[in-house]
Amino acid sequence: MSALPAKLPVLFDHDGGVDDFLSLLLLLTMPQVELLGVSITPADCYAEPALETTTKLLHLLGQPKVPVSVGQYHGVNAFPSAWRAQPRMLNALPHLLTLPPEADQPHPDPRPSPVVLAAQLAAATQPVTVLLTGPCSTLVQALALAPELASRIGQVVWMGGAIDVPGNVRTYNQNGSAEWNVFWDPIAAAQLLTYGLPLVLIPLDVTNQVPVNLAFLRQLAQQASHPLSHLAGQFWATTVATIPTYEYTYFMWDVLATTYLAIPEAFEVETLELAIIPTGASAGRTLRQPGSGQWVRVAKHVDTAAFYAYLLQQFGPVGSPLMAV
Ligand code: AGV
Ligand code: CA
Repeated sequence: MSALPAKLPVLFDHDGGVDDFLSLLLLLTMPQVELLGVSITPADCYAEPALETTTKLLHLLGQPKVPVSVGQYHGVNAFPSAWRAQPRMLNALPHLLTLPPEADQPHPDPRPSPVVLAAQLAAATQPVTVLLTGPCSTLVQALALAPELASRIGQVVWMGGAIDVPGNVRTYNQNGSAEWNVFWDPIAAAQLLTYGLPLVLIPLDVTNQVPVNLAFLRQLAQQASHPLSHLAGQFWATTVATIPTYEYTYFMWDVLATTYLAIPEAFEVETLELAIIPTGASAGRTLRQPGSGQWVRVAKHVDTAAFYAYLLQQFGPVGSPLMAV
């Protein structure tokens, strides 16, 4: 008698952007994933509406019992308020307004998210995958509480950084070399590398390959009889007129990082020695630094056809039956 293959235990820390929520939806469609917990970093979002959306999506996809926690730490370099406010509109979409009343009652763990994350790692019986689609502060703070918990982590997959391409921060105190998730808390990011964790970065180098494009949205729309495709299409539609501050194009940043959990073979990954600049005009810059001893696996290329096909399948026939319409 052969045992069923064990599920991949995942802890997901996101920061409430539209693509963070698309990532949550995608994760909830993955049959091989067991979602142990979700934490919200109040970075590219305001915590309250992000908690509301998170709770609603967990209900909508039939996993209302997944524990949710919220971070109380606010990073060194705040995101533009226009970006933080934008995802609030998701809570006004028809699918998120017609859920049963209990889906409107978030019950977050009252403890700060690093405490919850540390407890979840301590309770884990197999190596855990930690997926980060916002800044890495929650994980770094959890490991500061209990450094020995690093051994419970099977891999960290982090959407962050810009290695051989320009960053996406355009503001007064940064020279354009940093990616936002790193820049929000560059000190935590520099700290993360010192832990020697099995870290896979999904930086702008690879996410630049996947802007939100109408050809893909058209394909998704053609299968809108699958309710999850309809919903995901509405989420993405809110991003095409990205509020014109600093950056005009919305990419599938976090969705790409999430996809790495399911189809890593679609990615070309290089193992590099990196450093992260913690302060100054280059704060948040991720750069190659031979001799740093901080080895990180960095995705440099993705098979975009495989990526789009995976999304169409998960938001179509695979995920849609899970959805409480
Ligand atoms: O730098 C990419 C990260 C991703 O985690 N975020 C958005 C994604 O969730 C910050 C960001 C960069 N440009 C943005 C961002 C934009 N134009 N709007 C909102 N957030
Ligand atoms: Ca994000």
